[in-house]
Amino acid sequence: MKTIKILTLGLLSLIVFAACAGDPSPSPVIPTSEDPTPFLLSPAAPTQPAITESPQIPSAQVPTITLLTGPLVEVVTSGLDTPWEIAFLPGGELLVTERSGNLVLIGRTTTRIRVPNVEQRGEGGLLGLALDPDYPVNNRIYVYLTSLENGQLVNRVERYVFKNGALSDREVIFEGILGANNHDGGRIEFGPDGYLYITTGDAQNPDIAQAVTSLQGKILRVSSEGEVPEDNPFASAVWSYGHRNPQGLAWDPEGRLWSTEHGPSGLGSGYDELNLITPGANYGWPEIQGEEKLEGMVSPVIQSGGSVTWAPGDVEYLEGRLYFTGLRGSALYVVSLDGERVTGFNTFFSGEFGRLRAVRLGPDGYLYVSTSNRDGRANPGVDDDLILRVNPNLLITP
Ligand SMILES: [Ca+2]
Repeated sequence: MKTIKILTLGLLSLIVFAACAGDPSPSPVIPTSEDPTPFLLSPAAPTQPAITESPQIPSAQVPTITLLTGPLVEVVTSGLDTPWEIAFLPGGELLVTERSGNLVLIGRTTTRIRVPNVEQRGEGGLLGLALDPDYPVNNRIYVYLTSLENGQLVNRVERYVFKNGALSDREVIFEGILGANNHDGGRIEFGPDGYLYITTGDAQNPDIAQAVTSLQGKILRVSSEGEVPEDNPFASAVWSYGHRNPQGLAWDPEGRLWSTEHGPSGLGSGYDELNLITPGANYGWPEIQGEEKLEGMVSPVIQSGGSVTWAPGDVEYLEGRLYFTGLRGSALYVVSLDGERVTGFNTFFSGEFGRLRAVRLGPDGYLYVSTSNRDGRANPGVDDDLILRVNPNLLITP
């Protein structure tokens, strides 16, 4: 039941779909209050990131409109090719990465800008995108991309000035991350401390995730120049380790960092994870999975269990809830929080739009979600891929 109607909302032309929400799919494994909670901050743990200079909080985390009158879901744009990340420019336009190597500027018109030296292969390509906290002043953007160096797949973070619809002033900010057909990480996000956080995959070499000297299977934290902050736990860019392929980053108002991560779904089991990230902690891959516990390792806050696959994309925080996407899960998952305790879990849009990857809170208070049906793992529809605008107030959770 699709009603198609064209309307104009600000700069965006929107096609409206009527959609149904809610799905009684299996619940994740949520630890009970009796369980040990190794993710709790312990006094012996390394200290929280210091706030240096004036903290920059991305404006997208501070919605100015809380009364949202729009429908549950609208199509903002269609015809994209594997959109991986969404950012909002100060004027309200969307800037989107397509994995094949395009930046797409979506406003009154849609413009594609080629990012050079991108190698799209397997899960790699043009992946993460972040605006500098001072973007309105310096017009700097950061991208995480897969490339070829001497015939080898590598991943790196580059910075450009993005002005008048064009890229200039290319700088490599951070390099030396191994690439692979799968498990390329790729999310980049500025934290409330002003540092850039980078997720990296194990590049299909599971044991490397346990080596703190390696950049693989990690969440990294660097300055906007790519330098290592003094309070990082290992005197390197490594912030946390023992990750398989973390795909999402989000901070709550208390500064806690949440991250979604792919479990070994290729083995016919899910064990996808939502983790609460503390500096220096070991998240267990490949030693433990699911709800397994081991001394010195941190188990997920919630995980999908062995028979369900979320294959999560990005995660976003809004008003006491985490919203994360599912690729193979083809859904939007909503986690209700009480502090760092999970109090609820709900599944929306199950199978309705196919694979979902990016989720970003817009300056208008709506969630913007991308489909990923042209990534080689689905049968795309003629309109794919889409960016959807979701009204979080209409995602009714019990
Ligand atoms: Ca883990």
